[in-house]
Amino acid sequence: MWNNIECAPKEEIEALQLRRLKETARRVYHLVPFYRERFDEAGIKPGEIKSLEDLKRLPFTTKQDLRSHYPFGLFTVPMDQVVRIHSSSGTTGKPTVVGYTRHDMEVWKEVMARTMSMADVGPGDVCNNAYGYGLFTGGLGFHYGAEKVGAAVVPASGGFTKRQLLLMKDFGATVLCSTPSFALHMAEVARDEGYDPRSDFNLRVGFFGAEPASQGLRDALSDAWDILYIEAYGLSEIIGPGVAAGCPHGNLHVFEDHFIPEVIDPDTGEVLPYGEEGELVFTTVTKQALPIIRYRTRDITRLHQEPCPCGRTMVFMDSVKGRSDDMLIVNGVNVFPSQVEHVLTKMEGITPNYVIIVDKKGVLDKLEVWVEVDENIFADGLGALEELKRRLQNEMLNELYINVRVKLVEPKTLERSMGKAKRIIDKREAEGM
Ligand code: DLL
Repeated sequence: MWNNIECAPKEEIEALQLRRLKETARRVYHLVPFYRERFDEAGIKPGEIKSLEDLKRLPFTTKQDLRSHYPFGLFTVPMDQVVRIHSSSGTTGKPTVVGYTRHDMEVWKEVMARTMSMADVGPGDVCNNAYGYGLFTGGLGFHYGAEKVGAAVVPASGGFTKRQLLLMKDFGATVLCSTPSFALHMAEVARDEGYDPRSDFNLRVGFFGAEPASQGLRDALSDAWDILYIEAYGLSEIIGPGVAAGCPHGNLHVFEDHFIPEVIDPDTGEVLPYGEEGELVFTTVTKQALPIIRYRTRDITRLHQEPCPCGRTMVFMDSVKGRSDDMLIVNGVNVFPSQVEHVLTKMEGITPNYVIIVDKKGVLDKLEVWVEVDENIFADGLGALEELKRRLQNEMLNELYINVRVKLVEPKTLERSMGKAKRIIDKREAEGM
């Protein structure tokens, strides 16, 4: 464990959170007109925060609020104290901009060191960092984390897969940091290049995140590389990666001395009890440049506070099921891409490379899943392909309660991602515009 605070008694963590929450509320109220207006509308003054229960009286912040104050309107420090700026491009509108002071960078390194310590990464480890370097927080976040714990970091970034594999092998990399989809692609290319990903590399652990991955995909990845799968979760608006990390028991602990999590009902905004599914909301309590109050992540998950065998007392969350804005509503039924993926990864004869296409046929929505088959299945003839397709369609109906048309496509024909995978093509949106 990197820091003893991770297993501190609940009361100690809560006392720390309350003190820091009060400071953060005061800070944003006095320094940012937007927050002052929102607090006033909600009828609460920072001085009225007496317990953590009062958090729910504070107003929410959304991505739209960040965009409306583009680029630096919600910063609480003058620009001469900002030492780093990152930005994420959304699908629509202006990019989201986030800033860090020197102190914020220290917090980020600290939570990334905790992340790497989930698998005891440290001096002697060689860390192949395949997260994209640049405005995306993945590359630099893991870079600083690996350095902080004393590992040697190889700033490979995304892409250049063959060269990356060569370096990974020759440098004896023990740690891989990557999106799950890119790691899967790397395993595939490794096999094409004549390597056995399970035995020709020195890898022992992978830190995977930045996009949802079903349990099936997680198992497939740890099996493909023969490594321990550690999940990393985070978002740029809060700090980047390092908001939560999976322990060896698979529980995704939130570093709640820095980021207070809540789960709310996305429709009513009401806070839900532990164990109930809803939208994840974070309040940062140590950030200086861009503290953020009750940020609505759009990520759907549940929080848990049961004791964890790893000894950490910090609450943990389920792996994110999907983003509420990724949720497809197909003829009234809610479907997350991760549910489709779950079905696919349970089946023999196919690979987890897929894309979901939603379209309209008359008044009805129609869902199609294109999935790449395994090379070996061709040997079994056409009958085998037909049978596979039928079984897949049945499984989808059983698990998702909707009719899905499955199209089996040849191996390696769907586009590969070097970063976050794009799994959905919604043709209904294009028509509506
Ligand atoms: O993706 C930060 C990150 C980098 C996390 C590397 C982990 C590893 P953004 O680009 O701002 O930041 O995207 C944040 O990605 O709201 C989730 O929807 C999604 N996401 C991040 N981690 C996970 C995860 C980085 N473990 C958005 N599982 C978040 C599912 C994830 N979704």
